[in-house]
Amino acid sequence: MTQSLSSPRTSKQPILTLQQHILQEQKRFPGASGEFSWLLSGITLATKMIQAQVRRAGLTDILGAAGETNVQGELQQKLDVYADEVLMHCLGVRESIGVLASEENEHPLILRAGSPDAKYAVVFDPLDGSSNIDVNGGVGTIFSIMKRPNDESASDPLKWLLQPGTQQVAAGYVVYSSSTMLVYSVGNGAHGFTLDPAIGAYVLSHENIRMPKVGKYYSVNEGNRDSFPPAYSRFLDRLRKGDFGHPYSSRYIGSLVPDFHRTMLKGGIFLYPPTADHPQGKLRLLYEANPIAFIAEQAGGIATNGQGRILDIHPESIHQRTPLIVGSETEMRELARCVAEPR
Ligand code: P6P
Repeated sequence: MTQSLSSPRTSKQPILTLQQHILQEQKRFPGASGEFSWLLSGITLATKMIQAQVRRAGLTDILGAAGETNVQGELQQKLDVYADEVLMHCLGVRESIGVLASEENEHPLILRAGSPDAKYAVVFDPLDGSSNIDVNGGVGTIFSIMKRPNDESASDPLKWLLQPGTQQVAAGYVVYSSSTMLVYSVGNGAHGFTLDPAIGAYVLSHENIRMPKVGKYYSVNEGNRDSFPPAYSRFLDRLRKGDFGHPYSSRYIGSLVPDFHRTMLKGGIFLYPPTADHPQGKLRLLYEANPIAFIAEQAGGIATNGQGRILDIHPESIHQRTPLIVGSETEMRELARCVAEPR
């Protein structure tokens, strides 16, 4: 079924919806009784409801802040709140989910951790980059799915969430931009589905995405440059000078999902290094870095915190932050070389 390249599909190929694809992938889970595809359908339904609001944001009074601040101390946009509520609702009715956690809520929602039917924990960022909404910029939903621990730690619902990224059974993101596209993986490659508004279905458009081994874009907030650790400044200087074989262009939206989605399709590198304001990094491990890293690796990319693989990090808290550097083999190798150089 998988094509050799991640070239967009042509009109000659039959339409394959996300639901059909999930059912096909479901067969990889021995003994799965359709509960996994039922779980994922909760995410796809929620993201269709979210995109319906995002694409009308300028037309309703939903613009602007909801007046509250979330656990991150960030002013909640009304769409943040809506997206969080929609995901909580659509996923809350999936019996296979025991624990839900969101960027918008300080504490996880323990649904049915004691039930034998509850096998998964889902953690999500309902609407990442929402400060871009008012300026019609790209925003995204990011999700990560982990299985209930199979040891005594399962008695503590928090431990369902505090597992390293290697324990993810699925992860994905939805980018709400010029089109709405969902990219997901269950460990069998990363696949992209574009929402066809005419039929209200996500249709396979980018099968088995392969991140190019080298790119021509780098993506970083240059405004933080003076506070990056020296190795990152050395890397960016070399990149700009063409030391890695060709000139690069800078692309930065300030919204993780579209910034990463470009890197997935075009290659290159996205960096959120430690900064003066965020010495541990700004992005969150559980519902930003881990799912992005899972998808990146499934597409042949690399994701680290500057020192080691993102997916190997053992989380200590659900809102834990981390530096995130993710991209093509070439640029990631050159960054690692700069980091390894004596100070
Ligand atoms: P900065 C959005 O607030 C976000 O969490 C990510 O989507 C994005 O990559 C990052 O923060 C942007 O942060 O400091 O560059 O504005």
